[in-house]
Amino acid sequence: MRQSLVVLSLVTFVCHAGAPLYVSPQVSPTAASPRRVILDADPGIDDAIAILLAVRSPELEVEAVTVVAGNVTVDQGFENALRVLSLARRTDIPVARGSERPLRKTLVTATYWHGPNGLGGVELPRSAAALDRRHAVDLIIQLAHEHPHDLSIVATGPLTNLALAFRKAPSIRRELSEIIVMGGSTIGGNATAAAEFNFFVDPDAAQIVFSSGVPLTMVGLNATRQTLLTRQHVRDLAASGSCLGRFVAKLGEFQLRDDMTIGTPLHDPLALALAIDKTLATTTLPMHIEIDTRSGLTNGASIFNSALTRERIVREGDHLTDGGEEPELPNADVPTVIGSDRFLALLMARLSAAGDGC
Ligand SMILES: [Ca+2]
Repeated sequence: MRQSLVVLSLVTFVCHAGAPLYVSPQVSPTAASPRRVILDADPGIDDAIAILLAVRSPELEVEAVTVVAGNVTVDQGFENALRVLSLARRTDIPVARGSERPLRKTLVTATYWHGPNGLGGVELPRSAAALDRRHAVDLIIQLAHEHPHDLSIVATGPLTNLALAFRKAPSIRRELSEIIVMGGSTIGGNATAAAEFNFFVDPDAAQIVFSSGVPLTMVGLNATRQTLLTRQHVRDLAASGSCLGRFVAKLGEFQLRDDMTIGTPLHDPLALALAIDKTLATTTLPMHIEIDTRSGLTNGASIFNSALTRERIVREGDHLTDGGEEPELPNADVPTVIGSDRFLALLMARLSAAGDGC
């Protein structure tokens, strides 16, 4: 937390009369064509902000939003995704309802943190979009087949939908370009002392995804806690000429309702931003990650090996001993240091730009 606050002081504020308050940093590299993505989410306040950042970012082509149970029930999350996209005037983006519950565990939601409706009690108008009756798992499979090696997934909820898609159509593991996962941690958890929320809700799904062979980026609490939306950001969004910005300000006000809270971590928006520009993470390390699926104190914990070696244990008479090291292959890139100033400048510029027409 201390590190987060130091980094925050570096946020680029530009305040000239008549000039925008926040200036979007140049993103790197500039792709010739937008990156094709699915957002698999459990909206949820920070999911909603991630969705809005995605649709305000020309670097991304959002093919679909697929919804999973997590922060709220899947029905509530589905409704929230529809309404948020409708607010952004992007009812052209398909929204598919997905898994109602984790693979094995009873669903745990997070309505204290996200409000009873998942959006901090903010009531958006209903979407006029036609209902898309495809299941999220089937839509993920369909889009992966349609765009082999040209489709990434930003997963900001429990990984149930993806695990089920891999079970149903294993070949898509070779077709997906990358999955950027908001989940896990190398610094302890937030749902429990050991486990981050998304992995805690469905550790079995997380383990399936992390053993899938798909290129993965794990955006864990160690990264997201370096990014805080502060009261000053909320005031600036509330005063912006963007109705999306004013909506995000209301979400921020809800999460900052406790006077003791200095800032709210931007978990899901950071994962989304790394799909726009990987260099927003200034240090990323390859690691081998496994998720503890056993019941007990460490259920849902992400067990990480950054050394990428392990000791070979061999028998020596009546006991075991170390028989030298053997390599452990990495299965994920793990951002460890975030350029929080650039990330927050990007987020604020895109959410506070006037003229969004809503
Ligand atoms: Ca989420």
